[in-house]
Amino acid sequence: MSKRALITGITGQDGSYLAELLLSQGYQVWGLVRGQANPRRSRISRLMSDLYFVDGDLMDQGSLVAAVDRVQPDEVYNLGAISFVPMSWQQPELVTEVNGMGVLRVLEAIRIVSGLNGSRNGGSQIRFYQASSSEMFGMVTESPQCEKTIFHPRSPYGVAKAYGHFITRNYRESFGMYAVSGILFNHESPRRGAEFVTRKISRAVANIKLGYQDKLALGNLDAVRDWGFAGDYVRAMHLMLQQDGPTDYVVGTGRMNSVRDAARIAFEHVDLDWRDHVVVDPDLVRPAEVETLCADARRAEAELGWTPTVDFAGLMRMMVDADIRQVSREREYEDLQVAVGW
Ligand code: NAP
Ligand code: G4F
Repeated sequence: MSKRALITGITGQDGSYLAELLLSQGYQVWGLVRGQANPRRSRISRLMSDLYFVDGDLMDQGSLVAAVDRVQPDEVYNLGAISFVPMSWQQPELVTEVNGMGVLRVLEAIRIVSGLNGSRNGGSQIRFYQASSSEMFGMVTESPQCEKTIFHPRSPYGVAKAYGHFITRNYRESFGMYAVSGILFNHESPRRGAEFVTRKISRAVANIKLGYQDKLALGNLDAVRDWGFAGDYVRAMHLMLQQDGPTDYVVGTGRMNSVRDAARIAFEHVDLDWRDHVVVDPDLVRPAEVETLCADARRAEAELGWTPTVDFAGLMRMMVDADIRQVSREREYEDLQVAVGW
């Protein structure tokens, strides 16, 4: 019988790649979706006929218990979150509820459906993956960062993710659950949300190249990240749930690039000079910045056999090419609307 997976956050970037990977491996894939006629299903529209859906929200414990009970999954991937860091200064309580307490609620749903309690901690058949983040390292105490590096989160987002990380470990230790966290560094793709810096750059480059835009406003150009391709990172998530025992892993490329590098590579790809177009907007600088991140992913490589396949320049070029195609299509459609008088 095929394995069943339940993915929270299936409409997001990672959820869409993970759903594709699991379907290709013969899984029955269920997505937890929220809201009436969820508008963001476009990332998974090609997969709709192969997927199963169950309603639920990380803010609602009862809906999660009902979802786990209905799906009876072998594996649960908790990818759902408010993932844009600046939002966490604007709505810190909401982000803490979804990104922190939401993890506890999924773990509780698994515990309740599995019939585990304090005196019966024999584990659950359901394996659990938590989407932890390199944002937890924040103001880094060493470089590169590995599984043992101390956390110093710099945003309410990072603090909530640290709670999710520790409560996952606590349920593993308290109830014998196979519950693990992947501490993933930044990963991007043509499906990345338009608010994140790599996609903001690739989309602007496409618009500028095609003559629809002239300037691109960015914040801190000196910020350094370890950026990889999302399609590679979902392989690591899956591998983490296939091991003999549960352990947390850092996943990243071990390469550092700045926001300035990202802009330079993207503009160069279409024969433009980034300095002619990029302007710095101080309003985009964060109240507390994570200046630099770099992964030491040797455990993932040694134990999972995981390595990335796309380098940073290749990733930026892939995103620019995809956005040139997308912007062209959007503009053609707009022109058609004008032509027929819609
Ligand atoms: P994303 O594209 O922003 O997707 C977030 C997903 O969370 C969406 O499907 C969204 O659903 C769902 N969600 C939001 N609030 C929810 C709620 N209250 N209940 C249920 N679902 C909710 O994020 P991503 O880049 O795929 O990242 C996936 C996970 O990895 C996130 O937890 C993120 O924090 C973490 N992470 C990401 C990176 C990265 O570089 N991408 C690195 C480290 C960790 P709707 O469509 O309904 O809004
Ligand atoms: O692309 P970003 O918004 O990603 P950030 O904040 O690193 O968070 C992403 O990665 C985390 C893993 O480390 C995830 F947990 C999280 O969910 C998310 O996926 O910003 C990257 C850097 C920051 O230092 C930011 O200050 O780019 C800098 N930046 C400079 N100008 C900008 C801009 N970021 C954005 N979004 N927009 C700008 O105009």
